[in-house]
This record gives sequence, C-alpha cells and structure tokens, in this order.
Amino acid sequence: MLATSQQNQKVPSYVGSEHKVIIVGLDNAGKTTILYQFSMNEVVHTSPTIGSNVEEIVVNNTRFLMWDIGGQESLRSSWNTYYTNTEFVIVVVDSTDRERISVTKEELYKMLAHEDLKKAGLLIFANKQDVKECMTVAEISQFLKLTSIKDHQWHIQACCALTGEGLCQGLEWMMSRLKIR
Ligand code: G3D
Ligand code: MG
Repeated sequence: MLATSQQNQKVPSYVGSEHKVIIVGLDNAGKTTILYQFSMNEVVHTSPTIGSNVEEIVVNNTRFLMWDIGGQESLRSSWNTYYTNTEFVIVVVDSTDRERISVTKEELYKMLAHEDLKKAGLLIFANKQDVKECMTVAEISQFLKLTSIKDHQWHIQACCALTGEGLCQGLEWMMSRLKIR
C-alpha cells in the first residue's frame, strides 16, 4: 500500500495537490524512523535531526509532503516556522519516556493553540510499543487529556516504528479525514 514518489505513480486529476504534514515530538521519540518507514519501508540508522528532513509519500494516489522537524529543546521554538498550510500534525510520543510526557503535553497544547494549525488534524503515534512496560494508548490519552480536544480532529495510534506496525493505520486515519472534508 505504501509507495514512494520515486515509483512514479500516476496521480489522477481529482486528487488535487499535496497535503502538508509535519512530524513533531521530542528528540528520540522516533520521528525520523517513522518518516523513513513511510518513505522506504525499511529501518535506517538514525542520527538526531538537525533542522528538518522532508519526504514525499504517496499512498493510494494521495500525496503527503512530510516534514520531520528536529525535537531537541533548542529547536522546538522554531517549530512554528513550519506551520503554514499544514493539514496534519503527527505527534510522535516515546511511550517509554514517562518523565517527559508532560513536556510533550505542553508542546502539544501550544501547537493546538496556534493560529496556523487551527484546521490541522492531529495524529498521535504512541511509539515504541514493543518495549515492555511502556505506557499504553489509554495511559497516554489520559495523560495528554485527548478527550478534551474539541476543536481539532484527532486520533491516537499505537505503533512500533522499528517494525512499522501501526504506521499504516495512522496513514489510513489521515486518508479518511481527507475524504470527509
Ligand atoms: P527522533 O527522530 O524522534 O529523534 P529517532 O528519533 O527516529 O532518531 O529514534 C530514536 C531512537 O529510538 C533510535 O534508537 C531508534 O532506533 C529508536 N526507536 C524508534 N522507534 C522505535 C520503536 O518503535 N521501538 C524501539 N524499541 N525503538 C525505537 P538509537 O539506538 O538509534 O538511538
Ligand atoms: Mg530525528
């Protein structure tokens, strides 16, 4: 189901333009691994992202331009320079990192309040579900108070970026949101 732009897929005229997606989350959450799973379907050795990586992903003839934005503290203040025209925000959570989930929460609500993200859909990947004793989707949802989010469409998806498990379901949710607009 996943394909990259290199495969020269024909895009029917009704599909329209590309959808801009930004992938955010704290450093070490798994953002770059997820992006490369999407773009190459293989696990790569990653290094902390300086600045940003961008990949075009084509799923069932829908094109997503995905920006992987560095998550180190020094880079978080520049996340907003990427917000213009963003249709989806993917927040990657390291489900093993109980200490910093509160930082994720803070960054999440800051983003949701931003004018340029008013209409953006929110996909949360609860990553690293392969690790024993990680936080479950229910725990993360509760901690992030997701049910209180009424002004954005959102979805939380358990995943393991190393194997790719759960990633397609996340993309499918994004596709389903595009259809009902
Ligand atoms: P980032 O881009 O959000 O900073 P990376 O995160 O994609 O660079 O990943 C950070 C580390 O977490 C990497 O390990 C990566 O292999 C690991 N990782 C990513 N996803 C998963 C997952 O689902 N499960 C597990 N167990 N590990 C994951 P290293 O050791 O290369 O630093
Ligand atoms: Mg990275």
